[in-house]
Amino acid sequence: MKKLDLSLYVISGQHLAQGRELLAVMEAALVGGATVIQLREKNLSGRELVAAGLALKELAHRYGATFIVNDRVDIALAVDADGVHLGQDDLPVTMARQIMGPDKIIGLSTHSWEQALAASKLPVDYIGVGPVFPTSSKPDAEKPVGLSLVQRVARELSVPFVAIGGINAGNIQQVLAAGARNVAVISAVVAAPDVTAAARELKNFVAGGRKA
Ligand code: TZP
Ligand code: MG
Repeated sequence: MKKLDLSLYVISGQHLAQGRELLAVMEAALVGGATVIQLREKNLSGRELVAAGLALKELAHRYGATFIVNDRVDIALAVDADGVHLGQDDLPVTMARQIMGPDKIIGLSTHSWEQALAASKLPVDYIGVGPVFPTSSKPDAEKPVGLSLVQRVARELSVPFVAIGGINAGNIQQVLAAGARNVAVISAVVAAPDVTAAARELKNFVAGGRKA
């Protein structure tokens, strides 16, 4: 059985890490309670992604967390990651599932109700819903979907989902109140002066939201 705790999903972003080393930042996030870490580095070569992926997988597993590779099924398989996260323009999910087999995790980004509904019928393990709020971490981000889409997905779909985009300690409670049980962040953790403390704060909100 696939073990998947999506509650605090931290995505890498070397360019936001204030000059700190990627591995050190992601380890600090794991110490703070990240349950999933994702390798998402648009400027690395295939070789560099393999090197970073092997190191991050080892790190994630040491903390009992899940390791996901963004965009690239080939890199995910090469480093034996736990799974891959695909966008709407990446390899279609059904093909990725064929290539990766039943045991790997596949996530898919969605940016509208129609996309979320369609994704819920595909062989995915979870979907991303967002950007909930404006974000500067993704230059080509779609326009914010707002809390209303989070609410609708939470109410009407049973597929696990992570809310993403512009989420931070100041607005996470609204996201949880809208029905999200999991959040994905880049800057709120990766760019924080104290990465561990930032992750821990978000994790505590998510844990509290789940009890409520
Ligand atoms: N997909 C939708 S928004 C986003 C991605 C990868 C960026 C999220 O970054 P941040 O810093 O948490 O807004
Ligand atoms: Mg992508």
